[in-house]
Amino acid sequence: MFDSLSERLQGVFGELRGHGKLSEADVDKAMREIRLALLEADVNFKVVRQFVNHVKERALGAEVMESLTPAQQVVKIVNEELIALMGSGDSRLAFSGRPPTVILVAGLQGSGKTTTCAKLARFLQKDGKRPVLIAADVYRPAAIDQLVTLAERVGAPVYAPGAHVDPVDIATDGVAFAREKGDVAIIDTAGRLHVDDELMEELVRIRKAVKPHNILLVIDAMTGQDAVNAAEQFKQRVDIDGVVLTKLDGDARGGAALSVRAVTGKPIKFSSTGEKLDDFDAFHPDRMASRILGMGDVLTLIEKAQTDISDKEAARLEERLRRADFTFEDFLDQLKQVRKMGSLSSIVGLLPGVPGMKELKNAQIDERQMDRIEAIVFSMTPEERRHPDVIDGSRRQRIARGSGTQVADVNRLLKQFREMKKMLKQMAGPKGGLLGKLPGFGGP
Ligand SMILES: Nc1nc2c(ncn2[C@@H]2O[C@H](COP(=O)(O)OP(=O)(O)OP(=O)(O)O)[C@@H](O)[C@H]2O)c(=O)[nH]1
Ligand SMILES: [Mg+2]
Repeated sequence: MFDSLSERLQGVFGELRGHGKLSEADVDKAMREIRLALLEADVNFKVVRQFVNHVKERALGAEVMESLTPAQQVVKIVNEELIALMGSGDSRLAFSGRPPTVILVAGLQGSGKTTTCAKLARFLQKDGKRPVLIAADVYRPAAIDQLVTLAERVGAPVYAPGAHVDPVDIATDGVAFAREKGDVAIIDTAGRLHVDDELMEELVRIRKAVKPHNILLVIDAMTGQDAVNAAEQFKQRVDIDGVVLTKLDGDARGGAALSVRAVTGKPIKFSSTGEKLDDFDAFHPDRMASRILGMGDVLTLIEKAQTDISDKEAARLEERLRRADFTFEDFLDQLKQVRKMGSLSSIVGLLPGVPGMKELKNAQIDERQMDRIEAIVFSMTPEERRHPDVIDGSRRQRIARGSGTQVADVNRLLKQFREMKKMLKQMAGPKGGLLGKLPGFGGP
């Protein structure tokens, strides 16, 4: 995601790092490079101009913090301006006091509307909501089936009377259906290749009929400025409350993500990073900024893990940490949690420093390493798992034999375990505890 932009920006910062104090010429040169990097990333040229001006003004201004080097100042400023660009402000959905909350999902053909409806349903389910899906795209023959199948997968009720019914009636009756079956109505609509009158009129008719609390526009990040232009037109003709950015996983440039908020004034509310139903999350400008800058995205990682770990488990763990008797049994539990969260390599990609570290990413963190660790722990007796301190030399040999590993592997794990325990104790809490769960990858 945004690899080329990240690389270029890191290059700019790398050059600045060599300088003790920044002259105006240094700043000018850096700004020229940032400007080029953003233009190459397909960011709207007006947005680029404004962005660079802001950064430059601040970089040359009185704003100097003693504790930072000049290069770090620039990174800080760029980070803050990126966050502002992608939009501070509220990106949450509006929920109605009188359910169902109605969400109308619109967008061009193939932008990802239908999959977004299903992903959003799952997202809301995790939040304790009961979403209902409504199939109001009656133009593309397979569209209804697609939504029905996805609804089954997420386990959400679906209202799909068929292709012969007027979309406005489907939406209206669907909202009534949602009142019975749940508390959020998500309406999937038809797409068109281009913004055209028919599409816009239909959306306006649906809007008038069901008065949605949220109109979400789905745009395909890979289409860059075309997506931004479409968003501007949707905003003018249908009015939208926010944007869902899809296919960020395939977007090497970042132009849509960095321009759409500034051009339309509408926040990005959600982003989608893959075809799987869980590749979807609330959009956080701050995390996206730090990711673009190559600072990793620890917060997303933590949040991702948190929804996957039951509160009870987290509370139990926290309690154990407080008593400082974290054992290898807890460690095994945590390994399981890490696996539940998805492949280790995808998680490692979120850690600070890692996005910039090509070699590490390419080396693909070895999932077999986790098997090995598990085998070692399995070869310990219950006593050893609870009190690792008793594991002396001969026990290490036995464990290594039992798990088909080397004594050195066992030693390494014991050492990592000790370090992890120390770190977990410092963080003490389900939130901070997460990073420590990644054996050996607890930091950059
Ligand atoms: N890689 C990737 N693919 C995505 C993402 N979101 C959607 N897709 C894929 O994009 C294609 C189109 O998605 P749909 O949800 O059918 O798009 P749509 O806007 O409903 O399309 P129409 O109903 O034909 O207008 C599907 O193959 C999806 O799996 C994403 O974030 N990443
Ligand atoms: Mg669709």
